[in-house]
Parts: sequence; structure tokens; C-alpha cells
Amino acid sequence: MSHSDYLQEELTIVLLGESGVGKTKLVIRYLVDVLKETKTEWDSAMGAVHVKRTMQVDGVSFNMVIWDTSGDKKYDSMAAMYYLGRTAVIICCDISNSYSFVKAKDWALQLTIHSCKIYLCATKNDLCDEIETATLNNIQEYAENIKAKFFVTSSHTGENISELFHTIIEDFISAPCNRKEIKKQKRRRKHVNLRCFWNYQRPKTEI
Ligand SMILES: Nc1nc2c(ncn2[C@@H]2O[C@H](COP(=O)(O)OP(=O)(O)O)[C@@H](O)[C@H]2O)c(=O)[nH]1
Ligand SMILES: [Mg+2]
Repeated sequence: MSHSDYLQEELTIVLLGESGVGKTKLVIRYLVDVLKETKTEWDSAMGAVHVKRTMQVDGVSFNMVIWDTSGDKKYDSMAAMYYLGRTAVIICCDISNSYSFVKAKDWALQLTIHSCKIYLCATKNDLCDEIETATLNNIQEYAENIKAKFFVTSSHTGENISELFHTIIEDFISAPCNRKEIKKQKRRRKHVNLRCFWNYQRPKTEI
């Protein structure tokens, strides 16, 4: 039987960004294309919906919760409720809508005082042409400045969707507190295995 390490800490991913940038489509593409789900149920809360999954990646089990916020202005003041103390925040901006980048920078600024990890995501790359390449360079430069990992995605073609979520999961598993937890569990298992071995051997040697 193969053993899996279990992380107590939940991976919570929050999607922020102007309404219409493609947050919901991004999550759906991930659930359908990568996790191969045919039916996805969302729990709704004020201004956000969430899905919860138990994941097993590289022999490590953990719960993953994805919060998809609405991006509606009337919920702006509530957004902090979702990202406070959260593990990872995907800030989305639509490369065909320059205002969404302005709004993304606002979110990033608000997040700098919190300890969450930011992933900047430029969506709708299938709409990208020569003009928008300049915009893309600006977004990338900004991501480098705020030390956020940067992804250019398209929910229409599926480009970089699994890479984005996979990177978030890898960063989560390799966070120092989680690495320590995994090591502790491996040590505990080794200790139990040794004890079992010892108990099993003893009667034989006594005969
Ligand atoms: N061309 C294109 N359209 C997209 C993409 N992602 C989302 N959309 C469209 O953008 C609109 C808003 O998407 P939605 O996911 O609801 O945005 P949200 O308000 O940020 O959740 C919808 O009409 C989507 O079909 C994409 O990658 N490429
Ligand atoms: Mg949405």
C-alpha cells in the first residue's frame, strides 16, 4: 500500500480582477480540462463562489479551495474578506482591456501588506495582436517589479491554464511550513515501520 502525506493547511486560491476579464472561465477550464470534471458545483457567498477539492499531487494530499470573486465594484470592499490570510491570489487582467490592468494594479497594491502570494495573469491571449504585445510587455514588467509570477493564458485555447494552477500547487507544497510537515510525517512513518519490523522479528529470535 502506498502512503501519502497529508497537509493540514488548506491551499486557498482567490481570483481577483475586473468583471469580465475571464476569471470564471479560467476556473472552469481548469476544472474541466485539467481535473477532468464533468460536473462542477459551486457554493455561493456574497460576491464570490467557491469550489473545494481534495487533491493528491506527488504523493501529498491536501484540500484546495478556489474562490472566484465577482469583480463587481459593489463587492470591492468585501474582497479583503476573501484574500486575507489566503495562500495564493490570482490577479487577472484582460489584455484587450487596458482598464483591467489599472484595476489589477490596485488589487496588487492592496495585497502588498498581506502575506499572500500573487500570480499575475494576463487573460484572453487568443485576442492578442501586435498592438497588445506592448501591453503584455508592460504587464510582465509590472509582475517582475512586484515579484509576482506571470502567466499569459487563454481560456479559449486552454493556453497556460494547467501551468498556472500547477505552479501554485508546487509553490504551496514546497512552502517551508508544508515541507517541514511532510518531513515530519515521513520520519513518523519510518519510526512506525521500524517498530513494526522490530516487533515482528522479536518472537522469532526468542524461540
Ligand atoms: N476570447 C476570449 N474570451 C474569453 C476568455 N476568457 C473569457 N472570455 C469571455 O469573456 C467574458 C467574461 O468571462 P468571465 O469568465 O465570465 O469573466 P469574469 O467576470 O471575470 O468571471 C465571457 O464572454 C467569456 O466567454 C478567453 O480566454 N478568450
Ligand atoms: Mg465571474
